[in-house]
Amino acid sequence: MAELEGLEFGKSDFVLLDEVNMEQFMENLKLRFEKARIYTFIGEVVVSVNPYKQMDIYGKEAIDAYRGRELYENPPHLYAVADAAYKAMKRRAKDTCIVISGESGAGKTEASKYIMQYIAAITNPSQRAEVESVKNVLLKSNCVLEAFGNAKTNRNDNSSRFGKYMDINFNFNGDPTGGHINNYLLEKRDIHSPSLFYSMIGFSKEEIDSIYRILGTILILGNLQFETDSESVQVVGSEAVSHIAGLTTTEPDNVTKSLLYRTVATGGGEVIEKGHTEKEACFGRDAFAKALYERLFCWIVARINAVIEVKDYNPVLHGKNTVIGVLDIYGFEIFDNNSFEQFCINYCNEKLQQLFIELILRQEQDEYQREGITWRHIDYFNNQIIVDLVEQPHKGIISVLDEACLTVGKVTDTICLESMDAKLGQHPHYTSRKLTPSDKTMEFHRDFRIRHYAGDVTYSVEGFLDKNKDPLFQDFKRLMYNSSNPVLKEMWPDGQLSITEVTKRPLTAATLFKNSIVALVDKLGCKEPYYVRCIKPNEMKSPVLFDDARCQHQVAYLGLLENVRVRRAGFAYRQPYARFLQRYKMTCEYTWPNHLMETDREAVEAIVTQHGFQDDVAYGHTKLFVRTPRSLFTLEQERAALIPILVLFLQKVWRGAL
Ligand code: AOV
Ligand code: MG
Repeated sequence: MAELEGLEFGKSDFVLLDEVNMEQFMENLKLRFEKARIYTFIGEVVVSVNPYKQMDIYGKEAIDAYRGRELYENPPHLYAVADAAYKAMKRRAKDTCIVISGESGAGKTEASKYIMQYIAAITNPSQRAEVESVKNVLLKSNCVLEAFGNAKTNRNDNSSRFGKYMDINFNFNGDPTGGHINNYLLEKRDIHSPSLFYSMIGFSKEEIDSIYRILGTILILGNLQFETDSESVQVVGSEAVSHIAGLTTTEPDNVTKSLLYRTVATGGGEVIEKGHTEKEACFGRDAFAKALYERLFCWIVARINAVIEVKDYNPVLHGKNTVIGVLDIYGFEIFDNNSFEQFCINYCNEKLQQLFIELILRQEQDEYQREGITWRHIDYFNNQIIVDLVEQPHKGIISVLDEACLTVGKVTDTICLESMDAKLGQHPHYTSRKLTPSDKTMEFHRDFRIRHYAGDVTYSVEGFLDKNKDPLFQDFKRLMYNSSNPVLKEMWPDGQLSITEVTKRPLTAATLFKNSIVALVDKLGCKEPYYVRCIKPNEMKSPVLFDDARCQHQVAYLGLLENVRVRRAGFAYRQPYARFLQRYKMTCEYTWPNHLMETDREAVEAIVTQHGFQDDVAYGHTKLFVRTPRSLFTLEQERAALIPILVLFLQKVWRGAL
């Protein structure tokens, strides 16, 4: 660990701090940042500080240095985690995942790209063409999705407006055979100019043409205006409508109609057309543009998935199919104005923190208890209470929002806030302007605040209800479904429903989002997790500035100190006795080729004692726990040295020479 680098660069693993406190943690983090050591371990977790400059640490040479090595053999690096996740998958046929978290601009997306690049570089050494093409698509898909899904925000010039979870599938050889991408919540902001990339993913000419047509439609909608003359609402100018009709291969009259009217079913089952007010027309237009963009994005993801999907996988022929998941999802956000999107993003981060606690902290403690190993309890803040505040059925914020959205009649954002106040006023992590009028940090009466694990965030409830509803009138869906362009039609299957068939209570945006995040957390929960915790050193995108207060805040909310404490109190490595024995029995005369002791545990004790690290281990009921990775390193080395000798030996036995 630390010896691999001189101490002038600080400690390469926070576990090695003399004392675990914020002061020492920050001192080490800052020193390393100043010495251009942007990565530091906490055991297997990599803490990364965004360098805001190109670092010469990602080339082929570096990849070779990390390939197949143990985590503790090299200085901390993303490659070390990527390799650990890959090795665990390959050696033990385990599904693993790499969760990259941190706030906006902390370097998550960059990290995910380096990880993908590493995995691509170390797999398929024999350069088989079909594997190369899978790798190519996996890497290229990132560019396409970024072109569509990223935007400049004031905190990050290339901010991911969607969360991305990518499963990479591997065959028993450890070569990628395909993958699958899930995306989460997309905000429509500026459209970047996507180009070139399509052919790599295998889009047809017709499809590319349709993509451009849709983007064109969105741009025209962005400039389309309405005017009200003598009580009726009109589209300003006729070119816009004929343009849209041309691009979407629909009838101009139908375009006008869906922009100005909506079909509603009356209580008596009668279907009537109702003219929009100018405000409603604007609302409909924007919802339409946004929906076009979202569906295009989802369609592109689906197309990429179709290309990279694992086909014809036969477990009998190809062995167990294993997965490495890589999650790059928007970090915690605190803007000057926080709205529904920030609410969703921050909720998602609460859930991921919960998973982190679950997997790293609690699981660890539970296992020691289960195995009967002496263990000092570590206190940590459990954010479940905030997760509940947001998602609990019947009384959480999402449920209050949904109720308001589904209530017939006029419910405004303000009324919704009142009902949140009434239901959640007592909650220790919730307050609002109205509940605490003396608090001047909440400026407007529409403000409410959640005390997130990462800090306080004030949200304006304005627009929450509109954003939570499915805002798109069925008329637009039908218009698109009736397009003679098959690609467009394919994106709008729900357009074939008539107004009376449309479900009365569609799932709201918040509930859909919640469901997708719950599914994500379930997916991650059954994999062996590896973590990259990203820290943003300053708000200026400066490569030299280390803003102590900002960094300390992030270290605190990422729970890194607790992480170090658990790690130090704990054991870096554990394995069931039988498995340990199987791997290392060759390194000990008493256990090779088979031991004669009563239990596997005794045999393991023999190995440990022979190698002299009995003070570094604890014996659980079913597993051996090793405190520092060093001990294992010795065993691994010895094993590696013995294998060729053993192979020779076995060959001789086989040929009858012995
Ligand atoms: P994010 O993904 O964490 O934010 P990015 O990965 O996009 O943040 O990083 C933001 C910017 O920081 C990048 O565009 C780079 O300029 C710089 N950067 C990050 N990591 C590195 C690195 N390892 N080396 C050099 N420059 C780097 V967001 O998606 O906004 O939550 O939503
Ligand atoms: Mg990003």
